[in-house]
Amino acid sequence: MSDERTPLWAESSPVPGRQYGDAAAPRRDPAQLRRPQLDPHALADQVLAGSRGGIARAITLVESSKPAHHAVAADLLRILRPHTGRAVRVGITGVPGAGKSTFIDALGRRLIEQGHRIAVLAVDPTSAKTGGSILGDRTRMGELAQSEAAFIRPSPAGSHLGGVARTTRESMLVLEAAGYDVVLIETVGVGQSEVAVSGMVDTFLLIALARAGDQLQGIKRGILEMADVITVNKADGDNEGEARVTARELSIAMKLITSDPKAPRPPVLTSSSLTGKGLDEVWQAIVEHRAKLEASGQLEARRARQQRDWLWALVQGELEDGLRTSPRVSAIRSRLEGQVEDGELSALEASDAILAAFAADVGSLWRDRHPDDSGFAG
Ligand SMILES: Nc1nc2c(ncn2[C@@H]2O[C@H](COP(=O)(O)OP(=O)(O)OP(=O)(O)O)[C@@H](O)[C@H]2O)c(=O)[nH]1
Ligand SMILES: [Mg+2]
Repeated sequence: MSDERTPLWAESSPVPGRQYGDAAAPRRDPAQLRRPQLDPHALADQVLAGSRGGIARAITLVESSKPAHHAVAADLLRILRPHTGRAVRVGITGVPGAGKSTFIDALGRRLIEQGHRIAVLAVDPTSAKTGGSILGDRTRMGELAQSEAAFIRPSPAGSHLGGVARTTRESMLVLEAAGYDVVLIETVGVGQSEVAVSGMVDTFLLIALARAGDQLQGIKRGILEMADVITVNKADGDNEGEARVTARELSIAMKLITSDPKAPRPPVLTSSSLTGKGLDEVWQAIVEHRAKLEASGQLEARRARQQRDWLWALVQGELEDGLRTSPRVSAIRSRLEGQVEDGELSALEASDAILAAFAADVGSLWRDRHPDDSGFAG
């Protein structure tokens, strides 16, 4: 391409007038009008320079489900890749109302005082339906949101967890490239989204609540198993003593839960975002967990494993999406379902027919997504 100018869309100056006033009208290229060129190199430069507008546009691009954006986003991420991976990646989970957002706000502000730059992301597939978390987080992280050293991005409005997980992971890479050295990912304490988040972070923090007698308080065993650090939150006022008791009990319970007796048990602490007490200790535990991983070479292994798992999660997600949108499959789906219900066709025969129809569509689905690509070679 010979055009070296910054594309118009990249310079969204709020000042109208001058920049258009004296310029000759651009030559109207109908193709350009229909689909303005997204230049991944220009966008990457803006991200690397830390431009908030550039970062926001880059994240919007990776969140886009438009087939034309897919290839540009892949180019952008390839350019940014050498600049990623240096952040401390922390997942934060806990039942609704446990105080995750308030904790992130309080911790984030402390870390910024220490010179860190904080990226906050969320994996909450339910937020697309309710809009609840987005509104809630904007207000609960109000103070952090004011800071120039923080970038908060609510959970994208994805239809399914796989999509939300993909865009969150890619947004994390964009933010790392932009120089954010701590990435905090909030998620809801319900199960599947924890698995997705643990597949992208170094350390997983569980925020629990004091409520003696109801120890595991609806926290799923699988989530306890994933936790690298646990804090019993809202340890303030009348709650403080009870929080300590709960922490002790949880610590004992973790002995029974950890499947590998030699695996290090997660430290169980107490904290309050209101008073700030215990926040430094929780951060210290996170840093220590990560330092241990790094020293033993496990951090590299963990990230490598995450990448490999991610590869297959992507393939599976794409296959599912492709199957859902395949015209040939849609054309025969209800007829085959009916025949299987009536016993005219076995499930196996119908599945063969669906796969055959899907296979016939795969080539054209691929060409839609990669219009410039003549073959499968990368
Ligand atoms: N006493 C006390 N209250 C807190 C503390 N942290 C949060 N809260 C309160 O608990 C409520 C829920 O806090 P959030 O931070 O929104 O909790 P969350 O876990 O992010 O909630 P969801 O995003 O809805 O799952 C709010 O009313 C907070 O003011 C704390 O340390 N002490
Ligand atoms: Mg929240």
